Amino acid sequence: FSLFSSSLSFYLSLFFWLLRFSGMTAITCFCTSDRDGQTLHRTKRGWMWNSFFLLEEWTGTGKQYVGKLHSDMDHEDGSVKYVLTGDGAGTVFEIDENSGDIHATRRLDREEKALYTLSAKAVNKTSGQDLERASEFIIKIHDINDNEPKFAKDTYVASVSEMSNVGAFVMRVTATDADDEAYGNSAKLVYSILQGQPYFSVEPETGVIRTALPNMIRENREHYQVVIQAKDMAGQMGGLSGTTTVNITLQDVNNSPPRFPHSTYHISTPESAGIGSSVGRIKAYDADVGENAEMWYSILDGDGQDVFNIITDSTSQEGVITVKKQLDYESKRLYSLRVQVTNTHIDRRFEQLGPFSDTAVVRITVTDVDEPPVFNRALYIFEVDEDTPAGSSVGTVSARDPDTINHLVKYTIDRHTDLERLFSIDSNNGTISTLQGLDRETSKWHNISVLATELSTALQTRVPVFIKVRDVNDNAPEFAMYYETFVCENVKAGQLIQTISAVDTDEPLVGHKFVFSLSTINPNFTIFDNEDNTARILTRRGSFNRREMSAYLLPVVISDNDYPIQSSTSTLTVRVCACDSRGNVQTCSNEALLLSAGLSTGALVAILLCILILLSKC
Ligand SMILES: *[C@@H]1O[C@H](CO)[C@@H](O)[C@H](O)[C@H]1NC(C)=O
Ligand SMILES: *[C@@H]1O[C@H](CO)[C@@H](O)[C@H](O)[C@H]1NC(C)=O
Ligand SMILES: *[C@@H]1O[C@H](CO)[C@@H](O)[C@H](O)[C@H]1NC(C)=O
Ligand SMILES: *[C@@H]1O[C@H](CO)[C@@H](O)[C@H](O)[C@H]1NC(C)=O
Ligand SMILES: CC(=O)N[C@H]1CO[C@H](CO)[C@@H](O)[C@@H]1O
Repeated sequence: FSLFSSSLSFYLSLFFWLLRFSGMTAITCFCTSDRDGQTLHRTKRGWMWNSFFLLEEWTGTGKQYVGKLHSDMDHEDGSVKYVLTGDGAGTVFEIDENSGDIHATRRLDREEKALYTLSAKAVNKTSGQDLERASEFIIKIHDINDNEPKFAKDTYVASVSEMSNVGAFVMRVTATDADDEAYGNSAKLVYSILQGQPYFSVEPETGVIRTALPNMIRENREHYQVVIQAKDMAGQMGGLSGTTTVNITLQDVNNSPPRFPHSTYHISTPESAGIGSSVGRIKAYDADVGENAEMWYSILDGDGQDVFNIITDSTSQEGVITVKKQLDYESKRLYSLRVQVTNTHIDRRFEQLGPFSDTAVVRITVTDVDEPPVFNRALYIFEVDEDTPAGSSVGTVSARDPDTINHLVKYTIDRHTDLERLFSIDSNNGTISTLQGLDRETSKWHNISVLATELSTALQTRVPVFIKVRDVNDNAPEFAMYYETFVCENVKAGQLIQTISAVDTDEPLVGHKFVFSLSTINPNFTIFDNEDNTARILTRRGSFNRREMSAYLLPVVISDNDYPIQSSTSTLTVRVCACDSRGNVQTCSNEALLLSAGLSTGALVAILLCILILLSKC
């Protein structure tokens, strides 16, 4: 039992390869010619199994011949039948039951299925008995180079620092080939660069892309498109190939210093520019990008370095010149600054390329602004005596135009702050005078506003004027309260009947000092000044009689000791009452009560009438 294989694998594949690339498809004759090729060894059992080999991707007409089964029992008299089972039996592979010839029914692809395991036996047609035991054999599909290398992506993206050394790693690209790596060179790949020279190179075996030129500068060219080819058959002619594109970007390094495009800048600012406000911007340029183009500005020197600042606008990378000290056109009109710009992130590797900074001169011209008048004081406090006559001077305010053209200034009082029209101002010399007498007891302060106006420009400034009304002793002291007192009929001489005190609406600096006295010598009562702004009223004699005199009216003179002395006479009413031995009041005269109540005559008459009516009814 023997098996004729069509496989002379090496020669076959070589042959097939040649055929394929010479465009020939005469595989049929080739296979047929090999029919009487190798005869496999014979065994005792009659079967000798080995593998059949079959080339994939057969393009011939008709069915591809695989091989032939033959049993020693078969005497070629038509009594033996060959039967095939297993992978693809009857579909992919079919056997001629009489001759034992095996054919493939269609094209086979190794990359789809490389190995078929089948089983064959020889059967006695007459008796239906197996002549040979069924036994396995395999059909191996031989690779041909029918797959080209493939990259995972059409385009790769990579970057490498500009100015890298030659040979700097960029990235590795690898392709895969579906052909059999173990067999021939169908899957042996070699990489080459089709586009991107002389800037980049690729290692043929690994696919590692490296830089190939020194000093590649991003500022000159940033983007490169490199095409890499992978070719099988170890790169030999006739191999299949695939390509990919690698977009390579040079990454910026800080190899460019900032530069001022001008050596001198001219800036003009009005003198009124506020402290902290910007008067102008300057900008240096840097060929780098991002962080490598970041810079900061500083003032090196110049007569304006105490008057101006420079700050860095981190968004626009501009130097902003701001006012540090109030400008004044009248005192200085031109300043100069030497300004430096420096990269924020300096790369030590490139320092030898030169300084990563630059300087420029900024000239700042201060322009005149018509300024409003300026008072010589921020506020004025004047004092005036309350009894000064109308027309008296209170004080003088003064303002001047700070501009070089010294405009004339006029003064007015803001009438909203002096609604009572108590004051006037001399519009030429700023002297404030009273229009009326002032009363401190009505208002201690008159806080007004004075306006200074430049005649030609109408620019105006306002200043507060506080006018304090100084006290003058123009009020007399008087009783602090209404006193109602009495004296007992049985009183002794020297008895205290009332302590009195006084008040005064004036406000002397040293405090009040009241003096108490009786207006005339009185035989009935005396007064004793306690010298603490109170006084005691004492009896001078004993034994008062309410029937003889129901009440005494005692005029008390109270004076202050300010200048001019003010005094008043207040009357104290002392009723005479009947008391018990311990001095407790028992009865007092009604008339005295009424008197002491200090009622009006009308009321008094009414009350008297009532009393009369009451009496007449009794
Ligand atoms: C087949 O079987 C028949 C009947 O049993 C027998 O006569 C014949 O010799 C057999 N043929 C082979 C090749 O063994
Ligand atoms: C690669 O570069 C080309 C040309 O600049 C561009 O059109 C393409 O979009 C880039 N591809 C990728 C993936 O960045
Ligand atoms: C201001 O002018 C008035 C007359 O208009 C004069 O009486 C006054 O003394 C002047 N005051 C001063 C401070 O010159
Ligand atoms: C006026 O100013 C003085 C001092 O500042 C203050 O004490 C007083 O209360 C003010 N008077 C009025 C009416 O504003
Ligand atoms: C000044 C004064 O009031 N004197 C009186 C003192 O008392 C006698 C007796 O009551 C009166 O007659 C006085 O007029």
